[in-house]
Amino acid sequence: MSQRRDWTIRELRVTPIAFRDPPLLNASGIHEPWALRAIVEVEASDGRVGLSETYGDQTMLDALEAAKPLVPGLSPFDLNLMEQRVKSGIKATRSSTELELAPGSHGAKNASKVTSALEVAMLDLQGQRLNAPVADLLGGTVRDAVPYSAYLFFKHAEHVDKPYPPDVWGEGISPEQMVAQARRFIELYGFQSIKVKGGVFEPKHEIETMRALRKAFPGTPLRLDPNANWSLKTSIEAAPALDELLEYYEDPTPGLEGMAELAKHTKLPLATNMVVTTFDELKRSLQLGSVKVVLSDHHYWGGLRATQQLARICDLYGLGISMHSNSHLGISLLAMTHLAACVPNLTYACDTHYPWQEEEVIVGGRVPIEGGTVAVPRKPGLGVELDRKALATLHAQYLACGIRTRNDVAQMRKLDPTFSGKQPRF
Ligand code: GKR
Ligand code: MG
Repeated sequence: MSQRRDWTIRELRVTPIAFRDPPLLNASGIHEPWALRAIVEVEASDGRVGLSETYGDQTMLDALEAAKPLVPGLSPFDLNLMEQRVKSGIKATRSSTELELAPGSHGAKNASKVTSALEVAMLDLQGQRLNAPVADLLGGTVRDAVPYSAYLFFKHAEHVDKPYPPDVWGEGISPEQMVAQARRFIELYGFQSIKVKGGVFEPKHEIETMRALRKAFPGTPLRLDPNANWSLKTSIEAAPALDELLEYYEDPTPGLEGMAELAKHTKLPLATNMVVTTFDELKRSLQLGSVKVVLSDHHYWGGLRATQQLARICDLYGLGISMHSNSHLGISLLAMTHLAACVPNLTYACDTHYPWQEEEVIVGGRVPIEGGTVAVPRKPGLGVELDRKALATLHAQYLACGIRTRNDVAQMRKLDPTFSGKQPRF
């Protein structure tokens, strides 16, 4: 039990929020008009409040609710005790959706998701108390700014429900429109690598899009992520064309075994945020010789320190590491940035959905992305403060929007009632 009784956690507060999200297409369907997150506040006995941001799906809210009695009385330094309590107190549950692309709804990872949400907020508290940025608590930075990639999506110009005016990005379907989307990303944010969310159209169309991007941006690293919506046969057939175009081939086909077989037919390293999402899966992947790049995500890998451990294992076995994302706001972006700044072997620019979002929940508004990078905050803790007015607005949006679990399949069915969402589709 902790000896640091002079500084303890008083309360865990969780506020679900919803923010506008564009009609982005993916293997499962299309994004709903509102993305869900939860803002986690851990209040200490001296009145300081540590923050984190995590999934806002009902599964996650239930798990966080169950965690509320587990933390009062712990010191904000008691990360290991917290993890132990969460491991025994938070059970895996049935997922509220089978949507593979929505880790927020996956009940199997409840304990690691809750651990992560609490760990980030407790590290924020520690940093505030010690007057040190979270990155310093993780061992210090090896870079002052973290590179992110332009995250292109095929997209519609407007949501089918028309809940608010169309976004400024317009339609993104043809290769020309996707080149224009990339150009806008680069002009606005200076990104130096480009990822395309694939698995949406016939592979031929997506490969043509990659060719158009290669022509428009010679020398810029490119990636394509069909989210396991291509069969093994399709993925093997696409490999020779993509070998010439990509820096890595992300989750084209389902399963560790499928990816291991594909690895024999491509010159590219295979990357994943789908088949290696736990340490057990990593072990199995290494045995099979499956993926060569792990796209980590502290939100479901068990936190910032667990991701550092993952990075060390990747280093040991010669695997690359970078970061996956889902729709998120600035608290997540800054937690990702503190972490990525402390991972020496972060070999690729990280993913972020951040430019697709317009709203914010932190004082000062949107976090700047310049030269394709986010600067590591030098303020104590995460370096963010909650904008209470913005929090109230985004919470009111959550209450009004009616969405409680992300469901891109159901949203797609509003456009195409015959859409099955069955994968792999191509
Ligand atoms: O936001 O539609 C999306 C993505 O497809 C996301 O859900 C994935 O989890 O970005 C993710 C990925 O790289 O697979
Ligand atoms: Mg991916």
